[in-house]
Amino acid sequence: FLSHPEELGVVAVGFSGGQCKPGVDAAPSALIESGLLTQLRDELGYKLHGDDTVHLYTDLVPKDDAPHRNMKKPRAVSAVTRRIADQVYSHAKEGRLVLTLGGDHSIAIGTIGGTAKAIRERFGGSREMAVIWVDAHADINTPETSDSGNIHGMPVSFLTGLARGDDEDLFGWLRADNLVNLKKLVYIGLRDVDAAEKRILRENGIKAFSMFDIDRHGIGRVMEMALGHIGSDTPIHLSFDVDALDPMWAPSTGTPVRGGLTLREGDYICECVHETGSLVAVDLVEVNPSLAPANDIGAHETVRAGCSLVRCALGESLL
Ligand code: 4U7
Ligand code: MN
Ligand code: MN
Ligand code: MN
Repeated sequence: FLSHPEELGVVAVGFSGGQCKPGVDAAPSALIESGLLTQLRDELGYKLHGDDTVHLYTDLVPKDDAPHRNMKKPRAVSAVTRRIADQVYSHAKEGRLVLTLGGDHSIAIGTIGGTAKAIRERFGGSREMAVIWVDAHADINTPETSDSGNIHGMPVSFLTGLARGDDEDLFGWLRADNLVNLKKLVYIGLRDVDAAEKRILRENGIKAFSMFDIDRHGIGRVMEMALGHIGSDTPIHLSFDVDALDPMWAPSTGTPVRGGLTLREGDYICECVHETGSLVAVDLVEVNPSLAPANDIGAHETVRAGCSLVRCALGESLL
């Protein structure tokens, strides 16, 4: 699905407004400083397209941003994700693979909104894009079901049309061509799903592989089933929340949950998605270098894990 598979559009998103903990905005710099983009260029042979800056989007953040329908900082998140959607769209429309370094997971409203639109334009809607959402959480609360009001727990509901914006400035900018079919969504790694989210998953028959499924079948079989559900010949957007990994490998993240994936299982998921040849975009989100429990070895380890996941998704092979 890529006209230039060796060309990589990079969007570095230093945004943390989808949740309350500062520091996740520093992740793109930390990932880049640890050599990620250099490795992608020199070792994996990608030609990088990007504007060589970490976007902070400060000009888009309004002074007055009172909660709306229980959402915290709704206008900021709406405006920033709208801009991200444009950035990702412009790479994807050229037939480039797109890598977005977050940022909290609210930014996926922009990344997926952008690729979904580009894929519809390039292939005429006949090939609907699939999303593989790797996360401890389902991120499918609607503003009404969310207890926290944090928008990083809601992106999937907006992207699938389960939640709708009212005003242009409050996610009303999302159009039908930005959305993803609920049947083309697959979760992997779930272990902390709110009661209302469980109901949404059940009522809509959404395909989800929890840690229970991974323990029962093994990651190899789970990836076969996940990719089987999507079907071949379908473009794939991989949205990887680093908190899918166990805190042993990724402690520096805003909402860690014990009992997660090993780093090797995370890498394997990324390798399998790469192997399909259908990958059109990757997000790596929720790395927060300032949350380093006990010491800052944790931050370094989390950044290193994030780099490994991205390299695997982009085709680093073991042999
Ligand atoms: B992340 C939560 F209540 N479900 O809505 C919520 F448990 O992007 C967590 O996956 C959301 O890190 C986590 O706030 C969002 C909570
Ligand atoms: Mn999560
Ligand atoms: Mn998430
Ligand atoms: Mn999190």
